[in-house]
Amino acid sequence: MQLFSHERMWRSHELKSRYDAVIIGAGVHGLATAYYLGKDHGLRDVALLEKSYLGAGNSGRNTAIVRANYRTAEGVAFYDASLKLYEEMSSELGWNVLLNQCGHLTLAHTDSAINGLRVRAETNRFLGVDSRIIGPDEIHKLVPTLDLSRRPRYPILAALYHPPGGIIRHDAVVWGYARACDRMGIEIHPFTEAVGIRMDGQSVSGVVTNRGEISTRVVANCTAGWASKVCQMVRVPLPIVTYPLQACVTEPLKPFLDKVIVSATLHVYVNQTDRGELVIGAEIDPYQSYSMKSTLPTLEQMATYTLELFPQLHGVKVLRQWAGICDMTPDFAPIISGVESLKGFYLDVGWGTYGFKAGPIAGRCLASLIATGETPKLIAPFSLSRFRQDRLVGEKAAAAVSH
Ligand code: PYC
Repeated sequence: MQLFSHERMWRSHELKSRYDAVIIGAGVHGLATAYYLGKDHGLRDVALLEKSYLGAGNSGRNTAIVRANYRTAEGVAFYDASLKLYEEMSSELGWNVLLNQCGHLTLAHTDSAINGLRVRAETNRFLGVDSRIIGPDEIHKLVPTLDLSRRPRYPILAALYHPPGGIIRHDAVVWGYARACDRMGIEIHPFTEAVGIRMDGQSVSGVVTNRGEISTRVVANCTAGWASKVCQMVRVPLPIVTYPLQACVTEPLKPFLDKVIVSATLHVYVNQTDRGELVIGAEIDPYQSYSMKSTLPTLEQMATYTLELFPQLHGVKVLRQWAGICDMTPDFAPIISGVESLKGFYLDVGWGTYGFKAGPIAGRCLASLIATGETPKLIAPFSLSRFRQDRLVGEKAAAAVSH
């Protein structure tokens, strides 16, 4: 009897000299785009290029939170569609991505925060997303470990409760998509860096990599952190600024918290994994950088604010701290579109701190745009041209922490 399977999740390939499509960035966005190109449109002569190992970028550096309780109608519809794809993912991929829809609470510590959350609750409910304002009694029932006294500098007054929000195993999502892509014959190339993009007049014609050159008529930039750098290769400027965002995990504790807790006022968000570790995230660093180093001031901030919410965690040890790199747009909404000046070049970038939640639907919509030439309704608001046309989609108020 065979007890263990040693089947590879994805195979290694020589890089071919030509593909129908090349995707730069094999995180959740690039993988989802390739997956849906193959699954929905039968396009499988696709190469996914990843400059490091799979999940080395923001797909493995986020705090694994999923939710749909955004601020704008465009954002709510989009992230809700993504959450629905996450709900089906384990059975669709035949691979457990350990989605835990434990519920998500965004705390309000001021009257103006309550007003902001009320607008979100109304928009969410209007669009069929389960989300409502609750007071301290209900918060206490849901999260008995939270300090609801008047002791903290900013006592908790209310919360936006979003029951379908929760957490997922982000590495399982990456591996599940990679395995599914591999099974369709889509090639995954880790440690393969795009160093240049070839153009033939107003069209893309190829990608130069550290492993050789590829000719192709379709290139999708699905990178996070390096979106502007990749776009510089084709002289397409992006309205993006890039900041590190740090997080940490503590030593494992007994079950203590079974909701995601977010406080924009305290610049912190906390959840407990099924291994018992607390995952704690901060606001973005105060300066632009491509550094993935974590810093002591941010760790001190995360610890201070977490103890405002959960003073009983005093003395708990931190095991790891890390940073991801966030490409922030002016309106905190993404850019998913083609580029008018360059045929065959596509963007799925500018995710700021929202990228992981959106991976499945962004990939599905981008695949549809690439395969059919038609822009799916869900991504129509997120074109690059919106910045020129003054059609911003203001999603800053839905940020987990005030950036
Ligand atoms: O928007 O939920 C969020 C989030 C959590 C961490 C970074 N962004």
